[in-house]
Amino acid sequence: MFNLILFGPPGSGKGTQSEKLIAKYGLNHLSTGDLLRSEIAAKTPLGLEAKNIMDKGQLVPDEVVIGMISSALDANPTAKGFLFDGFPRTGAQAQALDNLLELKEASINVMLALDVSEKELVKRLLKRGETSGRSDDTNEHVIRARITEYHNKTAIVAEYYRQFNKVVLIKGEGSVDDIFAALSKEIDERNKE
Ligand code: B4P
Repeated sequence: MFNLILFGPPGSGKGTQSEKLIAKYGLNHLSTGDLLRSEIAAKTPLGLEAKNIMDKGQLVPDEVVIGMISSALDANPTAKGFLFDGFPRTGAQAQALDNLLELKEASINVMLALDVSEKELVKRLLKRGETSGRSDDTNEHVIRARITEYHNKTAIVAEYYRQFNKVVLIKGEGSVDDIFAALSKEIDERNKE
């Protein structure tokens, strides 16, 4: 099993690059943002609770996202690997993910961390907000709150994996294809069967 975390602040290109990476490597895409938006669209109780939190730019409680990931892992027992996009976002989520993978005698192979300036992040998310219909992308105040949550709660997740020498920093500015090539190179070096 090859398991990859695509990491970075909101708007760093995780969703964009994930689409291309799963097509190339046949990994199972697990995006907690997408899973939460599906719950919102289906108007489930979980979705209604999550929408309130996401619209403020805050993180959804750990137990909610860990439960979603646990179910998704169990639902895909024959996967050749997973691409985790937007998860883990806290130390508790990282620890829970390691425990869940250990039960499957697997682990995280690498964390690829996209590095993008705050100015560029805000610009990209406001632009996406013009067309995406995502309420958390239309308001600059909410976008900045998401970036603050990232610095306060999520950036430390990279420290967690750094102690196991699993983090590679990738320049996340430039063309989508160039960034994709840089990510692919790192995966190819580690995914030799
Ligand atoms: P997510 O859905 O994970 O979304 P995101 O961090 O805002 O970034 P995304 O990955 O979608 O955007 P991308 O960088 O691809 O999270 C949304 C919310 O859900 C969170 O705020 C939180 O409330 C909640 N949540 C999700 N996971 C959670 C968890 N684990 N724990 C708790 N809460 C959780 O792209 C952004 C834009 O940039 C796009 O428009 C794209 O076209 C553009 N772009 C990409 N690459 C570019 C490039 N190279 N050049 C120019 N533009 C580019």
